[in-house]
Amino acid sequence: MNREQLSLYLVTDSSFLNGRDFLDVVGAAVRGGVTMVQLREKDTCTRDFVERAVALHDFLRELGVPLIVNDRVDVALACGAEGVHTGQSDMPVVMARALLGEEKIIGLSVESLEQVSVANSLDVSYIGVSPVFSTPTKMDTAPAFGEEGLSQAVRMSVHPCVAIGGVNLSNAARVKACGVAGIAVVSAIMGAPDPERAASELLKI
Ligand code: TZP
Ligand code: MG
Repeated sequence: MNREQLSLYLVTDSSFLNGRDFLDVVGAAVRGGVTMVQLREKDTCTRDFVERAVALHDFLRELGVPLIVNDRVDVALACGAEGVHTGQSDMPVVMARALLGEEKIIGLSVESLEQVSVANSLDVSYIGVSPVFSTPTKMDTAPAFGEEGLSQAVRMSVHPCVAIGGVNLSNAARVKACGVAGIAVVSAIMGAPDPERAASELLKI
């Protein structure tokens, strides 16, 4: 993985589709310039999750965009995804790395500066600093880092940092100024009436 691939990281959430087709929305986002996609399905059974992961991976491979699977190392392996994104209560990074091998991308969510420090000794490809701002998309988060906390996390981390949580067009420039490798968004793209345009405007920043 190179750092540029983290620039504009789309995290999917089907609840924002509003009747639109999943691959149409992701495809528009990729045309707009999304550099990485994470499949995040919280309310889906394993069978449907795997089916969607396989279809999305086929789709993204053609477009040259890496697929990261949220939470599930088994699903990432099953669909041949480029990596997995783990949280603090998911499979430990050492085990995920042992199962996935050296080449795969492993992301880890960190919710405090202490967790940033712990992540420094882990074999992860990037950390997701979560949440930067409080967001209605995910209510069960730790307290928000804010811009000051995000800057501190970036300074402390030996890994590239991706900012997630409440990032949108109105604050992306300030978030970028904190020194992150990229921003990860759900609603700013999935919830936009024109996901292609939303992605290209974010990418410009
Ligand atoms: N993890 C931390 S905040 C969040 C996730 C998945 C949701 C971010 O959604 P949005 O709409 O970009 O604020
Ligand atoms: Mg998780």
